[in-house]
Amino acid sequence: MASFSMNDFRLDGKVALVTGASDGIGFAMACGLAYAGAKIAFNGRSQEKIDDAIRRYKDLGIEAKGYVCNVTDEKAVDELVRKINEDLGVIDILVNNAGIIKRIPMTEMSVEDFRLVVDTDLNAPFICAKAVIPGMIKKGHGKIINICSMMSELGRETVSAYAAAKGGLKMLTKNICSEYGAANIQCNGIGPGYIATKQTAPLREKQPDGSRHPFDQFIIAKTPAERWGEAEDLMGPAVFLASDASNFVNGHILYVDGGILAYIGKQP
Ligand code: NAP
Ligand code: GCO
Repeated sequence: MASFSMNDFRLDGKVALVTGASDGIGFAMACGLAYAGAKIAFNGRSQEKIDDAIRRYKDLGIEAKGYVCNVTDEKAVDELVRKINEDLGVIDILVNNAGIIKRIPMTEMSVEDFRLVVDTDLNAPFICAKAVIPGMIKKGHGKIINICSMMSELGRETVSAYAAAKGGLKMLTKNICSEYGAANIQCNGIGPGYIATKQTAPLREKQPDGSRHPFDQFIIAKTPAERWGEAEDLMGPAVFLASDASNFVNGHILYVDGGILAYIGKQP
């Protein structure tokens, strides 16, 4: 029988790139990977946010290397991977976390806005995966974790571009699994539920009378855990999917949603 030990959850000596990890879910997952032993590289569009993030990582005892890179720009991503290879070594773990959302009724959404969301949330994960897979093949192993969404499974008003992109990202995940599983590359998704970050702040804003936002109340009623998720809730799932403990898990979307997808919702 294959041997198993808790060391299988360790990431010592591994190089991880977490895109868009200046803040939010990406920042938390990068911390989790670092606590498990990985060397962390991250990127974003703003040098100021990267510099601030490097300070916050350092305050947590993490020496993260930050790079300005727009993930929708293939040349910039290829240069990012080259620099990380030089600075830290060949990338073992890619977390495609960078993402945006635009909440606009579909018939009012411009094609430019639709394209920007799909470019960032679907095309960019393709670009980043394409850039790191050759190095993973040479190393004989690799882990790719795509940050999907409830909207990989469900739709709702105003998020047509985001749902289309995250639905596509679920299938890109399954396809990378299918195409590169034989190279010992595992590609899985994490589907966070509703997580309290800047991205969802508009959905949690207090009403003028101090009451909870209607959407906030809706999510609480739809979540068996009766709470919003925290970015920290994603740390353990990310470590698991980045580690040898998940070497036979491939093409799977791990929903970290407090049970929303399993639940019809509390009777009003
Ligand atoms: P967030 O706080 O807005 O973080 C998104 C990050 O992506 C930012 O740090 C941003 O950094 C970066 N980014 C955006 N566009 C980029 C680009 N073109 N190139 C490089 N970096 C870019 O959002 P979050 O809530 O942490 O979300 C992180 C991921 O989880 C996203 O993919 C999101 O769709 C997904 N997600 C979120 C939730 C939730 O409830 N919060 C649930 C499910 C899935 P810069 O602005 O510095 O570039
Ligand atoms: C929204 C939210 C969601 C979350 C997340 C849920 O407007 O419905 O932003 O899309 O961000 O993707 O999993």
